Amino acid sequence: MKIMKRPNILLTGTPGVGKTTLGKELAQRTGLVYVNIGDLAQEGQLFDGFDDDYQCPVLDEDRVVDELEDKMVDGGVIVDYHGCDFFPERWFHIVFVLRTDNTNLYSRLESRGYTGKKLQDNVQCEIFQTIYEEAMEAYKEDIVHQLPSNKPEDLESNMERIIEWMDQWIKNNN
Ligand code: DAT
Repeated sequence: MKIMKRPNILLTGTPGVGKTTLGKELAQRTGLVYVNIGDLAQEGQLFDGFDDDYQCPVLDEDRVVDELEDKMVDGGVIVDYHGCDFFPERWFHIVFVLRTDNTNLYSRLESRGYTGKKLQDNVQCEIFQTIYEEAMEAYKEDIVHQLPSNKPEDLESNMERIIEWMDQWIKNNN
């Protein structure tokens, strides 16, 4: 029996926009595998150096890519990360950039314990739509979509939209 092909989905955007919330829920609803790049790096200690400005370890992007390659070739993976330009372009069938209004994001990051420069830089990252532009550079523009992520109803409608897209993709590719 041939195994059904399933798409790989990238969820990206500024920290705090709701990637993890959406990704985990989506995995539960679809049976796709959820991979949080931060957690993966932590577990495998896939780091290369330390960032003194942000007081955090620096991701070893090459080792992250090597670690995930086999899984991505199989398909059916949801990847969650606040960056997107170091993954192989061929990995993803669709890219969603989650977007949150500034004031909303500010309070989410503040309650996560972010302060000072780290808080300001992340809110600025969202204001300047840095990740959206990064995604538009790294992938074909027609597979990059923005999703509003401000309120619980957004979570629900984003989920429905992605599931609808996925069902169609599976029909077209099997
Ligand atoms: P990320 O993984 O992008 O860093 P998260 O999933 O941890 O973000 O969410 C950050 C916070 O925002 C968390 O407290 C849950 C909340 N949140 C996520 N999606 C939301 C939505 N659609 N409406 C309201 N709050 C949301």
